[in-house]
Amino acid sequence: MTSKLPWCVIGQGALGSLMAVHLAQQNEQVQLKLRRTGSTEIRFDGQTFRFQSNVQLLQPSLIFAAVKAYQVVPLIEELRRYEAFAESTLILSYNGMLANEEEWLRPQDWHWVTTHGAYRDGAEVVHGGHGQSWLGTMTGTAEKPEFFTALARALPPLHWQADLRVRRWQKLAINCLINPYTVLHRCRNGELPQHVAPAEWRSVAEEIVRLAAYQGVTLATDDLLTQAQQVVEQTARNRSSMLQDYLHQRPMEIAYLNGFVAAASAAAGWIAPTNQRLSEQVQSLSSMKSTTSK
Ligand code: KPL
Repeated sequence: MTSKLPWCVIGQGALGSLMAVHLAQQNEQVQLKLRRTGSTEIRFDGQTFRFQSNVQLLQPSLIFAAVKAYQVVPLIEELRRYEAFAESTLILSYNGMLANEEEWLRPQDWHWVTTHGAYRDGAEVVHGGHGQSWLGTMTGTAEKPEFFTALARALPPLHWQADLRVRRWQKLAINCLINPYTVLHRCRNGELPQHVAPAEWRSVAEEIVRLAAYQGVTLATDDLLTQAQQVVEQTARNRSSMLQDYLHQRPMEIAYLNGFVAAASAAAGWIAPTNQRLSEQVQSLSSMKSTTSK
């Protein structure tokens, strides 16, 4: 049985495109929300998939948005303007955290945390790393939704985890431990251990554990370091998303990763010096790059 509501996949990112194709392969009704209306093609695995694309949200939908952290607020501001949004389900996936997430997300909005990796090779979307995903909310009170099956069939394995807070904090930590260093040292994930002193890595994790505890989420420094180490090994050949953004002169998500940890710690009343420094170093690199490229 397919979903009652149509899917509306937002954005042209590789993960969104991958999801659109896989949902279509499950005979789900899928449209794209892009900056233009018309017909859009996505190439995947030697096949061409054609989708109707719209600028607006025209009808109540199951909205799947895998976006950059800095796109979340503008996206929600826009969605709130559509009448159909009130009756739509929103499933969001992005790296990092927003300082005031509860102002932007409705309690019923879903988070999809994934370790799948995808990238674009010209017009083709490539499923570069087969991982797994988790679906849940930040309140932990929701029941498993009907659309879970469609999402799980489209891109398995998908795990149901009513309370996704720990998983999101773990993902935040992994990205804080890997992404800024790959930019500062212009290296692939697997080369990190040559550049980062273990004591420094530990201090990034400790600062995150302290902040998470303040926000009611229990994490353990050693677990975070082990998980990050595993990701470094599993994705050794990858360039992190932040390094790719840096190399392509796109905005980086640093303010939502180490920058978030530094700012939220300061708001809570203490300093998170290592995350603060990393955030400043990456930010100064990006402003240097935009000055030198003028
Ligand atoms: O999520 C990632 C990213 O690049 O943003 C990791 C896990 C670090 C893999 O590269």
